[in-house]
Amino acid sequence: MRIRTFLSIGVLLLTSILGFTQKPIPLLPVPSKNQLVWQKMEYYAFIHYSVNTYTDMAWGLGNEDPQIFNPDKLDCRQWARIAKEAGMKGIIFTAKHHSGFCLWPSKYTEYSVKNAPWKNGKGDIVKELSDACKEYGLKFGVYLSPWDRNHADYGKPEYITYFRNQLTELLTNYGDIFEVWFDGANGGSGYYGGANETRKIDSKTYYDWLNTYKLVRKMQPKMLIWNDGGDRAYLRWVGTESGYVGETNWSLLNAKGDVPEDMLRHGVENGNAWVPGEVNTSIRPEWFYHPKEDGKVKTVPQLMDTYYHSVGRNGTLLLNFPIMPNGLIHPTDEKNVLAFAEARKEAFANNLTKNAIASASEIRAKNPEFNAQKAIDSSFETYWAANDNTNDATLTLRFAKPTTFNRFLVQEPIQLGQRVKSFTLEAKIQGSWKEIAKETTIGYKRILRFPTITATEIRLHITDAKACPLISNLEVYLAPIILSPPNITRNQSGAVEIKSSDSESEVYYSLDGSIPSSKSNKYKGVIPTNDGKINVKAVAYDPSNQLSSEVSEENFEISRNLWKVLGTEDLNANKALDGNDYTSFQLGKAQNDFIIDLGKNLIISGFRYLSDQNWWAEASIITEYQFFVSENNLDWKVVSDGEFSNIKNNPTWQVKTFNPMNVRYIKLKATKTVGENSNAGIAEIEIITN
Ligand code: FUL
Repeated sequence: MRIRTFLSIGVLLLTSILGFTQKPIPLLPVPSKNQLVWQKMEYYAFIHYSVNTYTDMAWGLGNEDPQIFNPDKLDCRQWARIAKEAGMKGIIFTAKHHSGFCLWPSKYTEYSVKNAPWKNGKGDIVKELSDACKEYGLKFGVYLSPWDRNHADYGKPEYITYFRNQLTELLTNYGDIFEVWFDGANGGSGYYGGANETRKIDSKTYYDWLNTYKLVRKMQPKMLIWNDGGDRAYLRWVGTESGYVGETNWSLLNAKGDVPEDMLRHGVENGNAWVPGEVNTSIRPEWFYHPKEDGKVKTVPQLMDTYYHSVGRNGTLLLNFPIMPNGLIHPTDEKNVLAFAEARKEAFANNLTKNAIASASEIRAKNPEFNAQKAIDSSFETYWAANDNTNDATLTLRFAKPTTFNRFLVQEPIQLGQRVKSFTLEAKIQGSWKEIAKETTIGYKRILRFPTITATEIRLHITDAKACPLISNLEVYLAPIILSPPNITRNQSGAVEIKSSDSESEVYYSLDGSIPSSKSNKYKGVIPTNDGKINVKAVAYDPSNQLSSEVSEENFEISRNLWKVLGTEDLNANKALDGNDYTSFQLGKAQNDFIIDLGKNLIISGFRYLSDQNWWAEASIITEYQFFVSENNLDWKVVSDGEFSNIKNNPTWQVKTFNPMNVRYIKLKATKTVGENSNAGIAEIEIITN
């Protein structure tokens, strides 16, 4: 016994002399202290507000009159309170968007709140918001658009001085700033002090970013710079505004060279600079407030997906709130973001690894400082480490009793670099090991979702790594099923598809008008129906607690399975019949009508039109139309014409009725669209039968 003890002490001494017990050597590049602090924020708010809030536009033109800026309820404390209650750690504010209008009284321009009626020109929103952030314990960041559609000098060297002066105001007068956003957009045209012309710049050279960076580093040494337009900054765009980063997500890029979209999405495995991804997305389709999007605020399941696809994939989440013309965040946005916070809290309430016993295929020099238990000691700073030269290792957790779960959270101590290239997760279910997931990178945080399992052990198998694997944290959770009303669609062949937002929920439906419950038909896949009209109702159901969602309901007209689009060879034409609101057929410029052979004679008394539901497709919305019918595809008769009133602001189903007619062919002609020179778009078209 004694000899063995001496021997082990000897081995320990020897290994420590040889350097084995030392901490793993950082794998370069590693994050800076500021980047590490930022990464741990995980989730923070974006706020979009400017003069174009009052013109219902995505981008201001730069000629908007400051007189339109007159909110009657503006309250930055409301914004900060919501962000805080939503679990966010900071707010980044559009101090100046592309319109050039400054929401603080900059002394370098007249185009600011100082010439607005709001507070008689004495207001300063940057100040009010930075104060509110301090009050609520939030960090504060600013968005200063490099593109300025108002400034006369935009495009000339003088503008760079103006830009830096404004930056200096923002970075010196409002306390600590954690992040600055330099958006790369430049659509060209603008007011530019009255010139009303197009000015494009060379984004690689015009802004002279490196000197701007030097300047800001002096003013705000802890601040991080986000820049998608110029020289490599400290944070990267992930190449999309839809709210996700790649499943493989390296926090690395190359310090020089182009960054194609694929690199933005996934980072670069052997990149030589630490440039982590920030997922920026809006709680509504667009960044600024548009009343027509009041019904399109992201729901809890959508926000949960966004969370798993950002924070759960080694990114941070920057979630935007558009401010309404009255100066407040809309109640639906508040309701949904707080429900999202609640859902996250519920999902991650009880870490089931707490009483587990951890073991590993190897522990760095058998040193307890790096033992397997460090991965579940609830500290991010301590970690399990394998020996140098290892790139394949396992970490096993044995639960005190069979444990039921559906989420797995894993973290690398990224202060020592991002290492893991690939891993699997296995679970011991009823005595045998089963692979649950096969994944690539981990990074600061990776969260996996999978169908609920009950296991006695789990094994994280790191199958490849750039240097010896290190794991700082492992957590396991049983997230409750999210019950929201399922989505019901009917495709062209007449089949009905029902989708619930949580794949683990059960779905029950009815076709006879009754309220569905767990005693109704269980949805097992697409439901073929006859061609007639149908009413479908559905609920999502959680068998573990017998709770149901609210009922969703759709009334479908007769199926479109015999329909043929005439007069075009373009296969996309069928998108107007596919039951998907987000795909559309764009009529060509020359051909502004859409002809359908109904396949047989029918008595019809109206039609329904749905425009493309994607916000960017607004120009293609048909505002004025003529609707024709024919028995022979030769002689056409107009049975309805006029406008789709308010369709731009509220692009929902448009219903038009007329006296019943027995017809075989129908034709929708677009006589006017939202965009003057745009193609007309049809997401869906249906007829109404008696
Ligand atoms: C984009 C801008 O053009 C949008 O208006 C918005 O500010 C978004 C965050 O970045 O590129």
